[in-house]
Amino acid sequence: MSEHVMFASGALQAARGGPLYLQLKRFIEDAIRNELVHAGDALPSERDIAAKLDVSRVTVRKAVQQLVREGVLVQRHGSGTYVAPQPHRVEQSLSQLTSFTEDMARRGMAVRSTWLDRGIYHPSPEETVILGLSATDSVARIARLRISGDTPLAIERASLSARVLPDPESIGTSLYSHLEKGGNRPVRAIQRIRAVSLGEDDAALLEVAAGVASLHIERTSYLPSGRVVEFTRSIYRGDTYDFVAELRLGDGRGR
Ligand code: 16G
Repeated sequence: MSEHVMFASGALQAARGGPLYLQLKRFIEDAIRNELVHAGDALPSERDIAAKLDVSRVTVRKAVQQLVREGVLVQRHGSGTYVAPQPHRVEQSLSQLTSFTEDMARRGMAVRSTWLDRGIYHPSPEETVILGLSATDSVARIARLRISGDTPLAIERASLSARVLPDPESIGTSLYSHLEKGGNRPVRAIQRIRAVSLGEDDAALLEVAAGVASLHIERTSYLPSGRVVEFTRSIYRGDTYDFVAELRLGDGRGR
C-alpha cells in the first residue's frame, strides 16, 4: 500500500485542527471508515508515511501507537502494521422503542448475552424514586453483556420493580418479550445519551482499551398507564453504534 493515495503529500490538510499526531490519527480513521484501506491492509512504514506527509517519525509513531491501543490497527512483530478487522457498525433509530434483540434481528445479526448479574435486591434511593417504589418494594436487577457474533456491543444494567419482574431468572434472551408476555412491555421511553471514556472493567468486558470513547445511555421506559417499568443504564461501544434520529421542521421555527 506504500503507493496508496491515502498518503499522498498534502493529504493531511483535510484533517486540520489539534496536535499533528491527532490529525494524523483522525486521518487514518477516516481512511478506514471511507474504505480507502481495508482490514488486513498493511500500512506503509513509519519512515514512508513521515516522508510522504512531511511530518516527523515521532508524530507518525504516536498516532499509530494510539490506534493500536484502540484496536484500530494491529502490529505484528517484525512484519509491520495492519488495519485490524473493523466491527460492523449498527444503526439504532432514536424514534422507535425497540429492544436490542429486535434491533439485531432486523439486521439479520445473531445476538446473545452473557449474564453479569440478575437478582432481587433492596432498592437504592435512586431506584425507589425513578421506579416509584414504596418502602417495602424490592427491585429486580439484571446486568448483561450484549454480544453480536463475536463482538461485544454493550453492557446493559436494568432495574425494574420486582412486582413486574418477580423472577429475573426466568427471562430468556429478550427482556422486552418477557415483559410483553406479562402485559408489561413499555410503550414509551426517554433516552439520555452522553459520551464517557471507558473504565478498566467495562473496557475489559467490551474488549477495547480502557479510556476509549463510548456512549452512556439511560433509558426510562413507561407503561401505557404512565408508570415507569424499566430504568436501564447502558454502555455502548462508540466504535460500533450510530444512533440515528429523524428531525422534522418544528413549530418553534423563527421564534
Ligand atoms: C435496548 C434498550 C434497553 C432494553 C433492551 C431490551 C437501549 C439503549 N437500551 O437495548 O433499555 O432493556 O433493549 O432488550 O436501546 P432485549 O429485549 O433484547 O432484552
